[in-house]
Amino acid sequence: MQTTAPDPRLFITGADPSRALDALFVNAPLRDYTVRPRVKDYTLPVLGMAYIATCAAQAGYNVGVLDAEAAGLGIAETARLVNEAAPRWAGFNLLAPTYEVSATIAASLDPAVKIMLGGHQAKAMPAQILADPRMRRCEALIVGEGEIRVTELLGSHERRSRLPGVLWPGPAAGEVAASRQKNEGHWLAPDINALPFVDRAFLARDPHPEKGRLQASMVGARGCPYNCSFCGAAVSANPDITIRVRDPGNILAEMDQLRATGVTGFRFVDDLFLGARRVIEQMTAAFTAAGAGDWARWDATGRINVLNRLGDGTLDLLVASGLREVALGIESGSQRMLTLIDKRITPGMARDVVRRLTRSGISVKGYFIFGFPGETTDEIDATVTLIRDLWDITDPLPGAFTASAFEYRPYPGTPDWSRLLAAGNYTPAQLLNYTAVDLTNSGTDEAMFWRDEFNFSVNLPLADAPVSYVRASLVTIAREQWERFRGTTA
Ligand code: B12
Ligand code: SF4
Repeated sequence: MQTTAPDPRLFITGADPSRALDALFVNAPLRDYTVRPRVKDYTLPVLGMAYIATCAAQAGYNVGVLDAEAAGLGIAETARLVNEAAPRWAGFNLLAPTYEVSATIAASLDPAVKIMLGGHQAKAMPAQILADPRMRRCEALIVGEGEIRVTELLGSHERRSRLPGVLWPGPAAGEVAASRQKNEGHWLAPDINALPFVDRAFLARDPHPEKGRLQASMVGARGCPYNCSFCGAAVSANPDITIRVRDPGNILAEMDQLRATGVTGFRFVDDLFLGARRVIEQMTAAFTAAGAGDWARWDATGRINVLNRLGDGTLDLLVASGLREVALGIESGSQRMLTLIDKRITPGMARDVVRRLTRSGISVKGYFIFGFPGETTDEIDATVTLIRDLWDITDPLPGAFTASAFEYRPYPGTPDWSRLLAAGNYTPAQLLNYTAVDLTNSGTDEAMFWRDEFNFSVNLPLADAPVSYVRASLVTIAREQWERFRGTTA
C-alpha cells in the first residue's frame, strides 16, 4: 500500500513548471494501483498524447503528460496530482477498459479544470459518455486524431463549434451538441509527414534500455485496413481514420535525430506497420539505401498473410535493413475461430511464416486470444498446441518465438460488439464491466508477472469453454514459456 504523497512534478512530463499549465493529458491507470501495486515497471509510452502535446507546445502552449498507468498510480492519487497541477484543461485518452477509472478521476477534478476527451472509447460511445453525469463538465469530446483540433481548442474553447468531429453535452440532460463544420482532410487526418517528431520530454520512459540498446518507440502508420472482429483498430470501428503510412525518408529522419541521443533500437508500436507488400518493399529499399542496418535494430507489427507472400530474398533484405522482431496476431490454432474472427490466415500459414522468419534470424512475438465467443475447450487446446509447435519449430533456429496470450474481452465499435449485442444475451453495461484478474497469486507467482496489467475480463461465459478453462490455459502457456526462457521474456 502506497502512503506517501508524491510530488506532481515527478509524474508530469514535458511541462514547464514555472508557467501556468494550459493542458495536462492524462492516461488513466488500468486499475487502482494503490489497492494492488503494479508488478512490472515498464509499459509502452503514450505516443498519441505525446504527439498532441508536441503540436500544442510547438504552438506555444505549456502542456504536460501524466501517464498514471506507467507510473502505477492510484485513482485518487491521479486526481490529486491533476488538481495540484491546476491545468486549464485536462485531456483524457479513453480506452474501453480505462473508461470507468477515467470518469472517476474526471468527476474528482476541480470545477475550474475544463475536460477534454479523446481516444478509442470516446469515438465508440460518444453519446453515452456525454450522458454520464461524471462527464457532464466535458467541454469537448474529439473524435479521432487530436493533434490539430486540440491545439485549436487550447486557443479558445469557443472554437469547438467550428471544428469537425467535436461533441459536447447539450443544454438538456442526455442531449449532445456538435459542431456543424464539415471535415476537411487536415483536421481529422493531419499530414503525418508534416507533423513534428514526438518530443520525448513528454514520455517518462522513452527512450529506455532494452535488449542491450537504448530504444525508442515510433509510430510508422495510422489505421489498419483489416477488420478482425475483436479488434479496436479494425477498419469498420474507425471510420474517421484515413489509413496512411509515413514516407520512409520521414521515418529515417526521426531515427537519425534519435540516434544523435544514443538511440539505436526502435519499436514501431502501431497496429500494422508491415501490413502491405508495397510498404515492406519501400521501407526495405529506403532503410537499406540509408545503411540503417549497420547501426539500427527495429521491431514492428506485421501480418501473416502478407509476409507469407514474400520471397526469402525480401526476408533477407528486411534482416539487412535492421529488422529484429515482428509482432504477429496469430490469435488461434483453430481454423473455425480464425474464419469467425476474419483473420484471413490459417494455422499452417502461421507455422510457415514463423518458421521462415526465425530461420532468417527475425524473432517473432505471437499474440493469441483465449476464450473467443463460442470457443470450445478443443479449440482452446488447438491454440495451446499451435503455440507449443511454434516453440518447437523455432528452438533450433536463429530467431526466437515468444507467445503473448490474452483473455478475450469485447470492445465497443468492433464487429464482435455488434454480434454480441445482436445475440441479445448481454447488455452493453455487462459487456463493459472489465475487472482486473489476478493470475499472479497476489504478486507471488513470478511466471505470471510480465502480462499482469493485461489480465482483465468481463467475467461472462462468452466462450463455450468455462472461464476457468480459459484462464487455466493462459496460465499453462505463461508458465511453460517462463520455464523455456528462464524468465528472459519478462
Ligand atoms: C501502443 C498501444 C498501447 C500502449 C500505449 C497506450 C496508450 N495509452 O497510448 C500500451 C501497451 C500501454 C497499451 C495499453 C493498453 N491498450 Co493499447 N494500444 C496500443 C496501440 C497498438 C497503438 C497506440 C498508438 O500509439 N497509436 C498511435 C497514436 C498516434 O494514436 P492514438 O494513441 O490512438 O492517439 C491518437 C487519437 O486516439 C487521439 N487521442 C489519443 N489520446 C487523446 C486524448 C485527448 C484528450 C484527445 C482529444 C485525443 C486523443 O489523438 C491521438 C493522436 O492522433 C493501439 C492500437 C491502435 N490502433 O491505436 C492499442 C489500443 C489503443 N489499445 C487498446 C487497449 C484495450 C489497451 C489496454 C486497455 C489493454 C489492452 N491492451 O488490452 C491498455 C490501456 C492501458 C493504458 N491506460 O494505457 C485497444 C483500445 C480498444 C478500445 N476500444 O478501447 C487498442 C485499439 C488495441 C486494439 N487493437 O484493440 N496500448
Ligand atoms: S488485429 Fe491487427 S490486422 Fe486485425 S484489425 Fe487489428 S490491427 Fe488490423
